[in-house]
Amino acid sequence: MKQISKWVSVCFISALMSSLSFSLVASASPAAVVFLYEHGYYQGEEKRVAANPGVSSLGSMNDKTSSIKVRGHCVRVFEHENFKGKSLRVCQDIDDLSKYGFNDQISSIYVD
Ligand SMILES: [Ca+2]
Repeated sequence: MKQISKWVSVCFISALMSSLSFSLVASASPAAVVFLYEHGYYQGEEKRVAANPGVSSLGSMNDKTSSIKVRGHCVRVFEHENFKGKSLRVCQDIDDLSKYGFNDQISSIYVD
């Protein structure tokens, strides 16, 4: 009887492991859509960026973002291009990046 319950729990665990590895594969390429704004409170120039999974440079919006919206996944924003320098994890909209010491600094973005 003890042997059977052990066998059942082994089956259960391996079923759990295979569903876990499936979900890891399914979420291997998370993507986020990010809206960058020139001014606080989502004002001024807007740039829409797809982080799939990363954006190594921001072109015209480099060092200009003052507020940010994120959709689909959390992202990490970086001070420098190619995901370098200090960073900040963003999981919700931020109306004023100066609250986090990040006004006019974002240069690259990666899903996180
Ligand atoms: Ca920068």
